[in-house]
Amino acid sequence: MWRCLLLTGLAACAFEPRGANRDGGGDDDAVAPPDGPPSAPDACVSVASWLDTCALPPPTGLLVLDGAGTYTYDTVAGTLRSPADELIVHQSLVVSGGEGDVRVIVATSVTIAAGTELRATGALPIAIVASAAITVAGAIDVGRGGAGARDSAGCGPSAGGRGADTTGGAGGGGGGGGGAAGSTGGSGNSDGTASAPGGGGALVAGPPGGPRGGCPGGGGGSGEDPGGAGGGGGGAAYLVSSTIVRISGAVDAGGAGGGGGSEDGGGFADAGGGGGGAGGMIAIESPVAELSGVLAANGGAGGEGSGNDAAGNPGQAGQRGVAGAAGGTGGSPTGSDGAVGGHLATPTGGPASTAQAGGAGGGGGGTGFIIIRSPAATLGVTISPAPSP
Ligand SMILES: [Ca+2]
Ligand SMILES: [Ca+2]
Repeated sequence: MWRCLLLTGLAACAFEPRGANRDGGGDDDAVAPPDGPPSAPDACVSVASWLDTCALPPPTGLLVLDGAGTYTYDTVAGTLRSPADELIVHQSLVVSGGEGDVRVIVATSVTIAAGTELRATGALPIAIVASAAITVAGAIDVGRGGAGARDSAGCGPSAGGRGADTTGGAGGGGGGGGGAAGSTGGSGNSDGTASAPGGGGALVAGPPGGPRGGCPGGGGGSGEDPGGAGGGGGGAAYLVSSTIVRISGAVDAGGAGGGGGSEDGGGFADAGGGGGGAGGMIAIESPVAELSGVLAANGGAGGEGSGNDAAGNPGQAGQRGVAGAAGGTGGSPTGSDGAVGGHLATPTGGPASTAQAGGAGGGGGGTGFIIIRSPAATLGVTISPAPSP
């Protein structure tokens, strides 16, 4: 278990919940307070619901990321690199997190300064566990296929479906589903006969029981050229502190936008746009949480279909705000526009537009999950979707 740390003369026991009896320093020869109930020596209660903080190694120091630019983290390799690509020594390990393995960074406190981003990728979700404050004035980014985003095989029915192939105007891919279902892709015109769209990914009923990323959108159907790729889902970030989590910057777990239907330079193309990826997950657990910044797990938008010798444009990624990602538009005179990505006001994403003569637009990805477990949380207005109860 984590032992107590001496901080400016105060005995601060790592990961003891507030109000727990402290043994005056955690040494084996310490005595219980005379007015407290007898307690087992070294009794430890995990301060995280989804992983056992008592089983984590002692924190070995502060982690301060304050260089301008983007630090990168690979959750499989456990490597942290500076904006100048230098390896940064830190402490991390892989533990079970309720829905599978999670990469956990362990430190006394973690600071991400304004002007600094931490971009995490890799198959495992990322968790940051600190015995003191976690402060994010810059940004943590697990969006667009970031850390813990799942593939279509792992998502099953929550992955968006692929649009039908037809050279007269292929169907758009469906958006990925998360906390909300993704929207269905559009139907291609197929020169007078509607083609089948990809279905939207299914809703995940209730929040998962651990950090888990979002699901991808489906690909657009192929016309005379290939359809656009589905957007990747958002990843998962889990922030746990024994004291306080402060976010004045941003945490982004948005889905990627679907690709536009392609065009190879000759013929009509008529390919469908890809569906947007679903938002992933942001989870925060701390006695105090000051969340004045942006928490966003929005869906990506659908891509535009191609047609009339022009490629469709991709949809936007899930936005760092409450607005919906805009569907791909303006690239092809006959390709249909992609659907808006899921966001606070419309968690499922909007409908793909009415079919024109070319390829159809992709559906929007659904929103993911925002989970805040704190008895003293102050929330800002830029949180999308609404936190799960
Ligand atoms: Ca056509
Ligand atoms: Ca072509």
